[in-house]
Amino acid sequence: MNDNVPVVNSWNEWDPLREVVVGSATGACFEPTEPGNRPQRRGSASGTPFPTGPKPSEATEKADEELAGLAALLQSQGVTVHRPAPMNFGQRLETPTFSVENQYCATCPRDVMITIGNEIIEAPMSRRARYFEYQAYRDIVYRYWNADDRVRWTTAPKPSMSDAMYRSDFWDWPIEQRHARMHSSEFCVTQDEVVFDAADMSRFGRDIMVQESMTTNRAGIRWLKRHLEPHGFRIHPVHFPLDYFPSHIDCTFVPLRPGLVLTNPDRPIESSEAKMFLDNDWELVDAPPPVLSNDEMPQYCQSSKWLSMNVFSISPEKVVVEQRETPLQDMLDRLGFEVYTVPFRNVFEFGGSLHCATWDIHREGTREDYFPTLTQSLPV
Ligand code: ABU
Repeated sequence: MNDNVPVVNSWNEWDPLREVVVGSATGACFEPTEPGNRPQRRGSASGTPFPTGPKPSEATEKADEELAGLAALLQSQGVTVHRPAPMNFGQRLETPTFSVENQYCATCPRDVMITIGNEIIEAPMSRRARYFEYQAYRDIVYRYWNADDRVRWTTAPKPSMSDAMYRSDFWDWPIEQRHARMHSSEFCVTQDEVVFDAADMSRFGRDIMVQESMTTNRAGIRWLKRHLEPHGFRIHPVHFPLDYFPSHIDCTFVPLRPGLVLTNPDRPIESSEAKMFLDNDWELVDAPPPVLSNDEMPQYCQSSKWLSMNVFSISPEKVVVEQRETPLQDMLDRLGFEVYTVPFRNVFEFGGSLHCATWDIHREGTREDYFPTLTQSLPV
């Protein structure tokens, strides 16, 4: 590694990857029902109660095998791979403002951890069961922080997660009300406290897109703006109005290299927000239909069929895609990418696919301005 570059260094989603964390399914529990989440079974079992407590070892072992396969592929590409520390996710939480029967897992570091240049930020998170998830990554953070004085480390303010932080009736809104309210971006969290998941951000060098969603509110975006803009970043709130249950941007708007974003045809970006891309000659290319329908997704998976486009970039030329997503593999091949594949469907029920299950800490490269026509950031 080049000594002139801090050990933590990642400015976008595509530069050549050198160091990464790959999540783990070990010890995972079913996500509990709570004000910020109402998990549902899929397919023929839909409507029957969602399980609680630890996931069966057969499920965690299959997922861990696929996660190990991803780690091995990245290592074969010369990437250093770290794994989260084990945690007791079965432990009940009781804080002064909330309690929850069990926690979740450390399969998706992307949701809680983000590297912005030479800084690591721990997101506050939006769900009670994920309040302490950052702890699985603290050993890794300390190693980087101790190794290099240039590494910045920030933990965003933890919200109370009290009942008052949520709209308790959100999950019962009829579809017409959901449609009416989504244009004002009202979801299950209120605007009273700072809330964001790291996976609602997408890094484009100097510019960072942040999706307003069920897991990130406007106060969270304001916090990111105030924290990052003095350091030369521009924060852009982005919206995908046809997504009624938005959570995490990486199945919706996925940059693959300078000038190219993979987009979700069911969830177009708000047209005023597309402008900065089009004005700067970015191409927005719709992903092909996923191989599985929403009903065919694994029964405990809470993500959409668009996990198909949750790809992970090794470099601007190399991308990892789920093994059975052949239409997307073919499309990326036609776009000039070297496509690598790994099986990953057994990981889906643990919160995501390839991008979700990773947290890049070091990519080659520096902060670039990919939107030269911008003179100022958009207002929140
Ligand atoms: N955690 C990513 C899920 C996003 C989606 O279901 O579309």
